[in-house]
Amino acid sequence: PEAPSARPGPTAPVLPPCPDSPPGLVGRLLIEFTSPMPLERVQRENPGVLLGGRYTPPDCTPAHTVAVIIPFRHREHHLRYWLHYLHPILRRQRLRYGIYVINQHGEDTFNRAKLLNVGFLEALKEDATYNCFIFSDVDLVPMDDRNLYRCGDQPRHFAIAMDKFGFRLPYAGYFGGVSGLNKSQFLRINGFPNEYWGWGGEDDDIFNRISLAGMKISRPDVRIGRYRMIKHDRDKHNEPNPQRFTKIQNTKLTMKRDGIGSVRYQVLEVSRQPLFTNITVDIGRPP
Ligand code: UD2
Ligand code: MN
Repeated sequence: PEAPSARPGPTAPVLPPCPDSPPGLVGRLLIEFTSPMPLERVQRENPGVLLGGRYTPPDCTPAHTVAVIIPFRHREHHLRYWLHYLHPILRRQRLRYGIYVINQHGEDTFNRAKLLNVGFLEALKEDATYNCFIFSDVDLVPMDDRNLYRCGDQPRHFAIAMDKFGFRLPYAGYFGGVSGLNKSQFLRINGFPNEYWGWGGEDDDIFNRISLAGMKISRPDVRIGRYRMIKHDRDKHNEPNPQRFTKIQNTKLTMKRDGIGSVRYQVLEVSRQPLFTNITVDIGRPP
């Protein structure tokens, strides 16, 4: 007898669209970072996640295809907590998604926003159907799964109430931590700046770009947009950037020439791990 064909034919069942409000959410979550989190355990907990940290709901056709982009260097212990908490949340949110860890090669000054630009381009090379890009610090875990990791008609700021800021927005124009833009929103602002080396300012520059492009930030309810940040000291080679105060005054002039259209880098390795795709990249060093 002939083996049943796995190819989708006219008789293959078409899955119904995933509901706009995912039914399996649990709401407020208990998040803690005390007990160690072995990667083997996180892998065991997430058997449905495919190589490279890809996931597609088995029971419905998702409305959102999301690339989660994480700027990274030397934070393996944070990444294990992040994967442990986020995979189940994203699964419950019924997204099609992939996790991309953009690992800065070498020990030169860190550049978060440039890594995020790399993540946008490299995720699209992996899968041209990504239409939503969520940029997340490796040390930020949402405390409520109703904070939906998806894009909308305006750029989205997710991490609005962090424990380290007393669960409040630190200032009205704050756009740090976790944010999301769809492809056309991202391209409309020429992506993110490549010229912020070291800590600080790049998130304010992104906020400026969004405002200058005539868009408005969308945010969840303050009771839902709560986050825990894993406590940490300032990393080596990510000292506060002394140029940040003057640079954020000049976004209007710099955003046209500095952004996704001008980013230069070299991918050194793409490695598909069970729970994420690691992309190690040489992004150069400050001039
Ligand atoms: C704040 C913002 C962050 C960014 C930063 C200024 C919050 C919660 N986050 O983070 O979005 O605007 O200020 O640049 O307010 N990283 C590494 N290795 C390093 C250095 C940084 O992986 O050596 C990554 C990692 O994903 C980290 C992120 O960059 O979470 C931001 O760096 P941070 O956590 O040291 O800075 P923080 O907490 O002040
Ligand atoms: Mn942090």
